Formats: sequence, structure tokens, C-alpha cells
Amino acid sequence: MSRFIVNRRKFLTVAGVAASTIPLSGCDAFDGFLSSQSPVRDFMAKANSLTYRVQRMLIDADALAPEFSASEVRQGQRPNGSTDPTGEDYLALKEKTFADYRLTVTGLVEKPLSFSLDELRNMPARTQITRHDCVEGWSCIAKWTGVQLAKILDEAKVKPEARFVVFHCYDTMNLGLSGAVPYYESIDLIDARHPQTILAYGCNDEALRIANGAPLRVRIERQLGYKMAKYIKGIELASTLAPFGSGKGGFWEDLGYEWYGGI
Ligand SMILES: Nc1nc2c(c(=O)[nH]1)N[C@H]1C(S)=C(S)[C@@H](COP(=O)(O)O)O[C@H]1N2
Ligand SMILES: [Mo]
Repeated sequence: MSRFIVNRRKFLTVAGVAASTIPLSGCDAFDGFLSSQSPVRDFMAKANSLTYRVQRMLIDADALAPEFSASEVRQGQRPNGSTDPTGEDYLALKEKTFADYRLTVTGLVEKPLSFSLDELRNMPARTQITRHDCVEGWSCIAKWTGVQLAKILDEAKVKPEARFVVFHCYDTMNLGLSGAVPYYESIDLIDARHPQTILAYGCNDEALRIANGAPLRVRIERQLGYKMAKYIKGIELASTLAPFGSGKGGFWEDLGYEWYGGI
């Protein structure tokens, strides 16, 4: 029973996104919106790349997102989206408190790598107190600790043809009739190499909680919350986003959100 409610709530959330983005009518609107032939999608895709280009022109590649002081952390990071993945692979890792976890780095790299949590924790760490902005209309300031993604990319030696970092996650999202699809996200190499882009294993001076993406989630501080993949299984370097999901670069992007969720 509770499982049904959760799934249904997720489905309603997803349907709500479509409904709040454009006026829709009838029950076939949801599927229509998802189809790649939809003129609405085309329009949004163009607006999307325009936002990206404008932001890239206006924002210095290394401009930092604001950082806050410890006294501005008023509560724990508010959990949102998936908060307790139920896949067998994830449950097996969780049972051993992630001792067997390995972050894989694959795709367009000279040296495919994998890292245990201890290996990540032994790399130089960065801690930052930043504000998380969710499109649902809430924000939360938290202290994040992790390893800069740039350091991982340097070790793996990114090939020149790579343009994107794709984050593969352990959790799946229920799309009602379309079934469950894995959460995934992607960013360009400018954001990937940004100094505040970290793979976080700590939050507010504790090990990252399951509700917030344990064992590892990304922080991309100049973009919206949905970009910050939790429950990261692996990262993949790619030259195009076409092969992943429905090809728009992320779970929510495949439903019409902007790929560049700049704030
Ligand atoms: N794997 C995964 N990552 C995710 C999500 C998710 O459902 N699954 N939700 C996103 C959204 S919409 C937000 S606002 C943040 C929530 O992170 P938090 O639970 O730590 O606040 O995670 C993002 N990353
Ligand atoms: Mo969000």
C-alpha cells in the first residue's frame, strides 16, 4: 500500500512538472510532451541552449557561487526527490555501510579508474557552505565536504573529444506508465572543472546521510538542485548526450527542464 502511494506521488510530481511548464489538456498530453517530435519540446530545446549561451557569456568560467558562514546553517539539508533507493545493488552496499562502494570513472578517459570511499576521503578535501536552490521553491544552506571533480578528471586524463561529464545514479524514478528509469545528470567540462564542483561524502560535519545521497553526490553550486546528482554510481565522460536516457542530459531534462539550470 505505502509503495503504491510513493510511486503515485512520484508520478504526480512528474506529471506536475509537465503541467506547470506549459498548458496541457487531456491525458495524452503527458506522453505527447515526452515525444521528441513535439513542437513544444523543440521550442524549449532552443530556449534552453539560448539560456546556456547567455549564461556562459555573462558568467566568468571560474566565478564562485556565494559561500556562507557556519552560523547561517540553520537546519539539516532538506531531503528531496529520492531519499532511500531500493535497488538491490544499492541495498547490498548500504548493508555494509558502503565499504564495498566504488566510484567508477569511464568513457572518454585515457585511464578508466575506480575509487573506494576511503580513497576519495584521502584525497585533498574541499569544504564549502553554500545554498541549495530547488525549483520547487525552497532553499537550504549546508556545509559540504568532498573531493574536487577536477582532481578525479585529472587522474583519469580526459580525452580531448570529451565534452560532458555524465553522472549515473543508483536510484530510479517512477514514470507511471513508462515504468522506472534511472536518475542521471550531466554537466559540461567548464562546470566539471569549476573549483566548487565537488563529489561530496560529507554534509554538516557528518558522513553524508542516505536521504541526501550517500555515499556520494555532486555539488554544482552555480546550478539548481536537480543538477546535483545523489547516489552516484559512476561518472562517464562523453562527447554527446544522445546515448543517455532520452538524450536531453538528465532525468528532469528528459521531461522538459533546462539542461543548464543556472542560478
Ligand atoms: N539521484 C538523484 N539525485 C537527485 C535527485 C533525485 O531524486 N535522485 N533529486 C534532485 C533534486 S530535485 C534536488 S532539490 C536535490 C535534493 O538534494 P537533497 O535531498 O540533499 O536536498 O537532489 C537532486 N539530485
Ligand atoms: Mo529540486
